[in-house]
Amino acid sequence: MGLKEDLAERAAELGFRAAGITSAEPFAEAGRAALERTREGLMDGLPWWSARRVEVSADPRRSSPSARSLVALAFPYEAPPPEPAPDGRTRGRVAAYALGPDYHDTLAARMAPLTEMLRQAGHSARTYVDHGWLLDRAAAARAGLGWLGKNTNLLLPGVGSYVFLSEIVTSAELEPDAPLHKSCGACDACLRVCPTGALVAPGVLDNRRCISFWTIEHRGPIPLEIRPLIGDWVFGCDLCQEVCPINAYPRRAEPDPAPLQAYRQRPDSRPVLEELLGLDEPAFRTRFRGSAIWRTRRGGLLRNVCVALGNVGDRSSVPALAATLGDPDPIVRGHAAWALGRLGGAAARHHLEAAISAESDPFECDLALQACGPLVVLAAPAAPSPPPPGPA
Ligand code: B12
Ligand code: SF4
Ligand code: SF4
Repeated sequence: MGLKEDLAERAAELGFRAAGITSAEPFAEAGRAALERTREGLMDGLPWWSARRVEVSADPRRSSPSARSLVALAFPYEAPPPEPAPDGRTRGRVAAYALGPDYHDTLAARMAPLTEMLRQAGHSARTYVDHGWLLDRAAAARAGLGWLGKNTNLLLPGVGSYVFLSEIVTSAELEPDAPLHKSCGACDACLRVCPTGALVAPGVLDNRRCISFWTIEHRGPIPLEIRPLIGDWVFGCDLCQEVCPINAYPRRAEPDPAPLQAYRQRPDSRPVLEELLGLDEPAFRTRFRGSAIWRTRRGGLLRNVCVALGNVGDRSSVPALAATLGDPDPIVRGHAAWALGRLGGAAARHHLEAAISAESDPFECDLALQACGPLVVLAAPAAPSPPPPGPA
């Protein structure tokens, strides 16, 4: 067997669901598309994104001049688990990719034996996972792993899109694989299901409308017009994947169950929202260190939890939200006020009125009080009239 076959065999043993080879030539078309979308503002809101990043990401030799080939890899994660039985508690939703330990660490460890094989054969080898400057989906598509779906994700035949993508850029000359000639055909289920209209055309996503952006990447207050569209998502969004028929097929047997078991460590896809609202800094750190959810920090997660509670609309959440009006983070306090305004009612109004005088920036409390509607003062019942005078 040659080096390419050895790598593929070892990748399968390490739990990768697919491995393919492409050349280190620039991703010309994908780079042009990404640059155009960036210039059109479709990637606005991400301070770490830039036209320069796209140019570098579309040309592996900009970072690794000796590069000849890319080993593109797909590592499966579990599809969203079934709904828990109703227990009367208000729950949010977490995207399936975030249910286990942070995948950046897992994938780096899984790729290490492959880079070692390349180095021992005398070649350079550099790994990329997600935050590396490389267009992961373009690399995977050109290496024949799958096709780019209308929801913009890479779909693997027989596997679907619940996979992480990563690459090894190497100086080894490896025989490239051919891209697949597959497409979504007439299906457009993902475009129709997206609650924010973020998929503005097939395969084109407007970052500023995507729930995944607002709940994971965005720092600061969430715009008022976006909040109601977020539903009960507190971290990421899977709607355009859940609806995808390619994800609905039963997956072929996994070659190695171990990596999937690793992802079962934190199966909290439907967390109880009031429990999350009760997390202080140390509790947040204990619960989410080493998880992808760490990225939002405590403030971002609690902000999202408030939005979800406001959207679910169960007035039994009023006491927990009222307690959050005293949170040390002003953005969390503001979103708790918004949620109380959405829930409305006398109790919500009472707590907002009590909080507003102490609030340094009363904007959200003011708005929430307006949303609660005018205070209805019921006329006092008329005193019973004295009995008419009559014989004693
Ligand atoms: C920025 C980013 C985001 C942003 C912006 C999304 C976006 N449009 O890019 C936000 C935060 C919204 C996001 C959300 C999600 N993300 Co994200 N994200 C990325 C990241 C870091 C860069 C993606 C990128 O290049 N964007 C640039 C824009 C302009 O690309 P684009 O519009 O999709 O165009 C690309 C393709 O369409 C293609 N293309 C376009 N035209 C043409 C034409 C031809 C001929 C060809 C060949 C290619 C081509 O080229 C372009 C550049 O790659 C990648 C990791 C990486 N380094 O690549 C992960 C990545 C894409 N994300 C991933 C995941 C899992 C998600 C979420 C599912 C998470 C979640 N559950 O909440 C959601 C899915 C939302 C969605 N429907 O896409 C995975 C996708 C895995 C897969 N199976 O495809 C990646 C690859 C991370 C990883 N390493 O596993 N993400
Ligand atoms: S992740 Fe959610 S908000 Fe983003 S495009 Fe998909 S369905 Fe729309
Ligand atoms: S839902 Fe349909 S259109 Fe969207 S990615 Fe899946 S197959 Fe393609």
